[in-house]
Amino acid sequence: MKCQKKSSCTIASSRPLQFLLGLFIASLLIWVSSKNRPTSSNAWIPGVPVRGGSTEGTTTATVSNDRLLDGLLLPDFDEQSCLSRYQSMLYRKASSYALSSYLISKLRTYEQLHKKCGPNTPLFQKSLQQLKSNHSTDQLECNYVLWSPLGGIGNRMLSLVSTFLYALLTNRVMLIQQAADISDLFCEPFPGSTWYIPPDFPIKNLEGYNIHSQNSYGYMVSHNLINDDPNSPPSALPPFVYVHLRYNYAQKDLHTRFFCESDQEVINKINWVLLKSDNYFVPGLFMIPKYEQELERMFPLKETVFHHLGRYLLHPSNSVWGLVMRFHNSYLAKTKERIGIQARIFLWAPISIDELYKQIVACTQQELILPEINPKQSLVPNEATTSAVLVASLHADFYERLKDMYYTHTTTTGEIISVYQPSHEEKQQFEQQLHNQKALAEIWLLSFSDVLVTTAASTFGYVSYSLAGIKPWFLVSSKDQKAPDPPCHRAVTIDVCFHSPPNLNCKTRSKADTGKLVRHVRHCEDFEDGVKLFD
Ligand SMILES: Nc1nc2c(ncn2[C@@H]2O[C@H](COP(=O)(O)OP(=O)(O)O)[C@@H](O)[C@H]2O)c(=O)[nH]1
Ligand SMILES: [Mg+2]
Repeated sequence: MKCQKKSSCTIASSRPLQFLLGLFIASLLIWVSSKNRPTSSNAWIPGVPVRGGSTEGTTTATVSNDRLLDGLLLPDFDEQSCLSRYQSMLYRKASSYALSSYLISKLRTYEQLHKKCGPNTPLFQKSLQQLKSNHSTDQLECNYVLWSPLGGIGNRMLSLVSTFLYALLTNRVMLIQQAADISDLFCEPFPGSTWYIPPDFPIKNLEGYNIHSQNSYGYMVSHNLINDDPNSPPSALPPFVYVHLRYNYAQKDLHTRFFCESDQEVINKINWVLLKSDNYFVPGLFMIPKYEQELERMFPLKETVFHHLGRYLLHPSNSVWGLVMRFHNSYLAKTKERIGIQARIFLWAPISIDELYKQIVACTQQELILPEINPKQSLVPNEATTSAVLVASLHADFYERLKDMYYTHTTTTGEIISVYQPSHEEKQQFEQQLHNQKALAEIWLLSFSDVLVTTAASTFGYVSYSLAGIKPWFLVSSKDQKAPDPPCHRAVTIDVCFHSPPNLNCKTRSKADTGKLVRHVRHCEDFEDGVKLFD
């Protein structure tokens, strides 16, 4: 081999050992990076290079994108009633994360339980009678957890999935309240039954339950109104209990005791649990030794909890799917690569539009997610590839500026970058059906991306990347209204953050850092106070 550069010839000839070692390390690096590259089976479009290191997966096994997601979904539903259930996978990358057969068997068992105990069954009627009594009993076949929506749509999806995992662990049937903030958003997930409580459900005023409620477990424990001895019989316990796990739950009474084993023993004997939360409280369930083994069997890879359960449970209604498909087919279907950017401004981390725009550009260019613009105008080659950027934000500014930048300039790579945004609602609205539907549609469209840039601590972003099975780039929260440097960093896992952990040592009943108590639960990369699951 002829030496092209003097320096390399010198190095190779004068230090053969080091040269060979260097060659070995370089080949190792190439081998490792080629292992991390998406294979044609897990890339969305085979053969298309993916930028920004968007390759995923810690296992070699993948979940194929067949219509049943390798057994995660059942074939039993009428396809027309919920098109997204069997079609989402056609637009999303196949999951790189293996599913455990135990999780699948748990879901099949749960579906049977739900059918047997769901609303309109004799067993449900029997349990309703118990609810009207003044104590619990161990004589019932069916116990329930009733979830009531709270917070933005991202929070609702995270707490719903957390509640479902709690139901799986405790053999409860999960029901939900039919509230304005949830209507015509999701399909029914369980065959031959419904997850909505009937209108004549005896507990009224579910909206009224809050941190002060005297029916809450925290209040009752704090005021010695409940026997918290794990050996006490069900007949000594009330027929239902309210569990308050909203972001503020650790501030008052003993609501955090929900995450202690001995309290779980007590709560498990109560026939009905009413649960309200805007949190992804799954990492809290991993703190409870009683559930450890089950969780290990269901999720050998801890970081896949939301990814798999979200893909199982959450299917946009046909109205939402219509929004998703009309937008996708109009703007995104023909492009080779899709880059999702989700930009959110929080009151607790204020930042100007200008500053956040600069942060987005700095992040996407430094991390080679988007190309730089070419200061000299040059002709666009005929065969130029086109990549699409999907912007999701309440504001139009980021989209307008990005679009303008790539419209008025060519790029250093010669690629054409098209920029799109489905809506800009300006501010969060409540109980507005179309507003909620647009938000869900945008989360879904983001989840079809090859690369994602999301806002740190945004639950909207969390759901999109975890459903996608992509480790996003987090736009780091502002400090003193300025974008930090570096502007973004890569998530370590595809699971999401529990923003308000209990910070309680159950043994000593004293304050403790939840992020330091068990092996798999540590502080989040994007939100210091929170904790998340790590493998
Ligand atoms: N359509 C749309 N709505 C948004 C967007 N960002 C925030 N919203 C609205 O504001 C709410 C924010 O709550 P959430 O989903 O919990 O996201 P988070 O506040 O970023 O954690 C959403 O549910 C939407 O109602 C966006 O990019 N697109
Ligand atoms: Mg939120």
